[in-house]
Amino acid sequence: MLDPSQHARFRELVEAHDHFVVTTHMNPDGDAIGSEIGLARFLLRRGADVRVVNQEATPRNLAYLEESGPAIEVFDPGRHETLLRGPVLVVLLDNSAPDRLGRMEPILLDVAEKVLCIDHHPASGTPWRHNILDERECATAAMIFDLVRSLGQEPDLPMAEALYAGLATDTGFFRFNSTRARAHEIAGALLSAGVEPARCYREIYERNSPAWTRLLGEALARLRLDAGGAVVSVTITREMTERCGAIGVDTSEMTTFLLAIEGVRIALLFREGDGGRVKVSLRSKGTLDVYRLASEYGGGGHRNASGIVTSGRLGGIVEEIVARAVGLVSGPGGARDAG
Ligand SMILES: [Mn+2]
Repeated sequence: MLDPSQHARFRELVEAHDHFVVTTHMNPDGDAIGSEIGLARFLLRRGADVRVVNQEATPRNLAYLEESGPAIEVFDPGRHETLLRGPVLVVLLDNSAPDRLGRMEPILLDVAEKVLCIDHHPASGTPWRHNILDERECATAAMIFDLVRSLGQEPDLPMAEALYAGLATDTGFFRFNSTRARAHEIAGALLSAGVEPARCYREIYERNSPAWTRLLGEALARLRLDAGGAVVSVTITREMTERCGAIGVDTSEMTTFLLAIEGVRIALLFREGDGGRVKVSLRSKGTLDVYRLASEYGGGGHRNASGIVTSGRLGGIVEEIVARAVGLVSGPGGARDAG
């Protein structure tokens, strides 16, 4: 839970502005979109003018969150640079890292003096003027809930649905280590506002295509085990992707199946993209920190879930990162823990 000085900071900034632009990181996930819609609806209800502007369009499985408004706009320099340079408070959610802003990075750095960043990712210094950061929080949506409550407002149904989506997706539907009593208390309040967990799950997760499912089968059939079964990895080549008709389909969630293998503590998914690009999804259990490993390759994320985008020869990258993961599970911090 945030402290009174953070609540006061938020109140001060909200009361001092009538115009807001809300934004988030590229490849927006449930917490990014959920936090944006949640905060935007709160500000709109206060009578403010609010625009939500993202680097790219909302993924199809999260579009239901913006049905009741406000609609999210896709960043267009011609239309939005003037807006961002005008008298607005820019609220950056679920991200503090400039390099996760894509095309919006230069303009946001230019107006960093009027950016309020609200985030739960680890950060060591940010370029933004105002920061409400807490890496103990399980989701940015939980922080938004807390901030809105501190100003005496209760969420309406669309806002509750948005915040619930953020909370549920970032905690893996309340099963990750980050899930503490507070996450369930917030979820309880959101259910009281009318949220249906079954709808949230259906909208977000029950949308797999036959192509994705076929690719999952191919990938799982080729899994590789190292470190006596503690490290599992799969590699998805371009050829497999094309054969299954799954080009452009996100595969990072396939790691869920890998982590579910008994005895596995680190799961790695390598995906070959265009022009020698390789995407690596890293997942771990307990105190094993894959974020540190990912950050050495310029990646980002959290202790138990991180990603890397790199380039080079696929086989070489796989061997190198698998070896690092093996080192992690057998190193000094790798002793088996309860998590
Ligand atoms: Mn988040």
